[in-house]
Amino acid sequence: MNSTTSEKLFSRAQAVIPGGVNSPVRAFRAVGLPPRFIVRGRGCNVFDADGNLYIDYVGSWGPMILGHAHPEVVYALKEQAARGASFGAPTPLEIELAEMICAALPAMEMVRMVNSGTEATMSAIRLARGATGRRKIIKFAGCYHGHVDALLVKAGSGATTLGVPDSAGVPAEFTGLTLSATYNDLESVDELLRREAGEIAAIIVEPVAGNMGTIPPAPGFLEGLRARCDKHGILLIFDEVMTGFRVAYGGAQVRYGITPDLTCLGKIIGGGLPVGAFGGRREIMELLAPLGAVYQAGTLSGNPLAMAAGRATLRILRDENPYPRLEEKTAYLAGETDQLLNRYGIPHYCTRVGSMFCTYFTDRPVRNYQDAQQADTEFFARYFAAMLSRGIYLAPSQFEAGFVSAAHGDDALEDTLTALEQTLKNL
Ligand code: KE4
Repeated sequence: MNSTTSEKLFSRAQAVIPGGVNSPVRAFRAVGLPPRFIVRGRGCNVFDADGNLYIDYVGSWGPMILGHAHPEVVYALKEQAARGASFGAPTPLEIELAEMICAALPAMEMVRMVNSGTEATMSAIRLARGATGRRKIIKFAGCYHGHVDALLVKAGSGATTLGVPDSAGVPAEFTGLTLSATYNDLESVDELLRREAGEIAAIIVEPVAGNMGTIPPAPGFLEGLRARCDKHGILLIFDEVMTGFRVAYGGAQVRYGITPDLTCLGKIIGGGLPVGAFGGRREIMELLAPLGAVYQAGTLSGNPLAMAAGRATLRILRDENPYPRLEEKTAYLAGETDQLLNRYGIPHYCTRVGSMFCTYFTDRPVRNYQDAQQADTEFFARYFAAMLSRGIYLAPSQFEAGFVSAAHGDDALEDTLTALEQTLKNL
């Protein structure tokens, strides 16, 4: 597979963009390859600058649940673009998308649009602190909530000491109020609550962990967080930037029947355009400016193009309900993958929730960050390269989720499994 043009573009990009990319994971550093520069997408396929066609399981890291260039989404964008891209004024579109989101998520009485998942979680944390008058936050090792200073905490640090920064440029004071617990481990939460329950404003969690592969919540985990938050007057924040409208129409809170106090959204609700949102109970949300004392703002928040693409996307998800078929297709893909890896004697652990999935190359179950870290990332890199060379575009990291879209047809799944078998025969 020729990647000459991508490699030339990568060299050019690195002259003017740090690492040649606008988001680190795209640089393929975890798999030791030059990234492919993608020029077009259609349905479940993307095409790179050398004209190579791939079956895409990244889907822009989640937003493209309908596949690329869905005709109705493209039409909605063209229509809105012809009327103007941005006004910095309220528009009817924002109301419509807000109403659709609130109708889909029982916990959400009000919602504020922002421009990224990072903005959504940053704002939700500020709002939780403003609402409770408390300062500390609990997060979970391996959960990623965007590049918010306060949430870039070294895994495992908060349980023993106060949060230690996991990035240069973040002063210890900025993470010192963030405590880190272990995903799927309520005892690790209780250990923190025993010491500082009265100081905790919020617990923020990915209800399905999608940033250390894909890790489902253990039975009782989310329920346990809800009960602890109720007991201690702590706000429960579901970061559903990835799971929102992915694992169900609404998200994990609908799939698992747990009601958070605040929810963060992104990705799918913008249909591929820059977007984020956060929302929850009215009495909390009305603490936000201009009504209340918690300030939050954004020039392009509720941007008409993002609203138009998001509305078109949610309308299709609501009215055509692709979720049962997404469940079937992803279960088939994951099941066949599991069988092939067994047949070739490759240690692995497959996980799936709805249409997000992960294949860990490890001989043990993966329930938290520490388990995920045991995976064989060197083998993953070889597996990734072999699959890419056969036209299968997987997430370029062992610690990312894969996504099946409504546009992945049976042929695409069969082609993927054929490529997998050829890969396993030759690895
Ligand atoms: P953004 O700021 O990247 O829009 O959203 C941050 C974010 C927040 N919460 C969750 C649960 C997320 O998964 C994300 C972003 N996800 C990553 C993929 N693992 C985005 C890919 C990237 O960083 O380039």
